[in-house]
Amino acid sequence: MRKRIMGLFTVFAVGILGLAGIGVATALRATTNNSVVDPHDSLIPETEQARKTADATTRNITLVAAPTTVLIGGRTVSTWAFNGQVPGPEIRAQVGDVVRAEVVNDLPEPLTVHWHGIAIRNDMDGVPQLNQEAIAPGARFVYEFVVSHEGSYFYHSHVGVQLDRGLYGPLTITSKSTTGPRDIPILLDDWTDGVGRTPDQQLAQLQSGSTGAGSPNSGQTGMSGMHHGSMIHGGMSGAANASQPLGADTVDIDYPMYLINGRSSADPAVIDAAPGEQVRLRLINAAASTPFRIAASGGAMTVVASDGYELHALPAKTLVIGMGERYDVLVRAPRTGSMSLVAQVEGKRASVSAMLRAPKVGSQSTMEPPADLTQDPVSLGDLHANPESSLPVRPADQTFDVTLNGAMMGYEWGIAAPSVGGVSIPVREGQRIRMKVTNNTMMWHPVHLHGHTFQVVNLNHDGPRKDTIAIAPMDSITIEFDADNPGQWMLHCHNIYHAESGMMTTFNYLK
Ligand SMILES: [Cu+2]
Repeated sequence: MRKRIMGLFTVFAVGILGLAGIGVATALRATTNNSVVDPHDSLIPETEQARKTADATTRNITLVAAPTTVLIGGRTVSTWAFNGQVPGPEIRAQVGDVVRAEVVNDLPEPLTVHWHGIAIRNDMDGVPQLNQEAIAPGARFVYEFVVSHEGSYFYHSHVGVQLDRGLYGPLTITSKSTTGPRDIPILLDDWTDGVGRTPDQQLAQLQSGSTGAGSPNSGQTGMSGMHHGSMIHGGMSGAANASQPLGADTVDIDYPMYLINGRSSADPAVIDAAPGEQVRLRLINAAASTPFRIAASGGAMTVVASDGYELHALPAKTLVIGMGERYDVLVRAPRTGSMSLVAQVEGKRASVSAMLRAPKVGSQSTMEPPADLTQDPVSLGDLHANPESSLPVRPADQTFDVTLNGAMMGYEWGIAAPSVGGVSIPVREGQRIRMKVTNNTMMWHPVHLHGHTFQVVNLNHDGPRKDTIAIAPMDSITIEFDADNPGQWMLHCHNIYHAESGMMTTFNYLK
């Protein structure tokens, strides 16, 4: 009872600040305020027309979402996936191309597909109720949009906790003049569906506040949803530092399995490479709830891009990647033998590996020394956008303060965002927007902005361009972006269980 009262109080308190803290439907209902640019506004196709080039090629793909079975580590696992595979098929296109994806929904639930990180036309962004009606079971929908920036992206379901099934896949946009090394998408995932609880059971378990009895497949699987309170009882012991950039409280859920490209360490993903070949790994964290620390055996990675935008090349021993984030890294395959790419659950022991393997030369087969995950990871302040990736310097036209909140008890999360005349974070086309996002909780959150790529500006004038940013407990980040893509857009935590428990809001273009 006490918990219930506390929960209601929290919802009420953050509600005053402009947050629909409970009920995802409330948070996502498209604004009917007629001063807002809705997905049917003529500005949407006009903006899209300006992205089109005369020689655009259309890339056609059909994605059939359906219940299926996949083989993971020798086990047959029931799940939902696109085209019967996990990850779904890679979509590859060049800058300026039109992607035309026909999505067939053979699931027992409604579905939408979100094209994560793409500056997409608003009516194709795939957020149910906000951008489109969800695709009903048995129905189909054609997503068609221009891709105007190269980089590493992915697509995934944006309904409920469906992302935590197999409903995701890589989306790679290359420049027409690409001459760099071969590139390989590396999708990281946390896995429970068909092995432990379903994602819906997991959400219910977290929201019930129970610590859970654990998965039949993992002695340590349990939930820790009770202790993510506000600062009131927090203390600073869980604070972030150089060796634990996300703080001490990194995950809500210990999963029975972790995957790279749909494979567990028991039967790892293998990437064949020529001896000594340099490859570009497109690291994509498609997990619902798990950050990973990445290391490669036998040498440094070179980080060259964040969320699709080029960086000053930076050698790195380890790198932490939150849910929804992407980093491109260069690694060199060994002359003989193999090297391992290890993704360890940040702050935990569990990990998953993939193998980069050169064909054997003669009878020699050397194994690189194991990857060292104890080194401090690259910090946000180490990353600098290339000049051509940076936003031009100009003063902000509007500044917004956004706060991430958690209830003291129970599993309730929220975003408090300024609202003017009933419109959450109102912006106008052409404006430079500055946003300070403060994390008022004792857990880190990966915050994702739809339809735009911001620049992190509070550490360096040339911080990385990103669309998803990890914000440590009790920390704040300042970002800037240009309002150049009219519509109604989401701003939310990419921990899908936090989002579904209220940590989502919208920002909206005024006419
Ligand atoms: Cu979160």
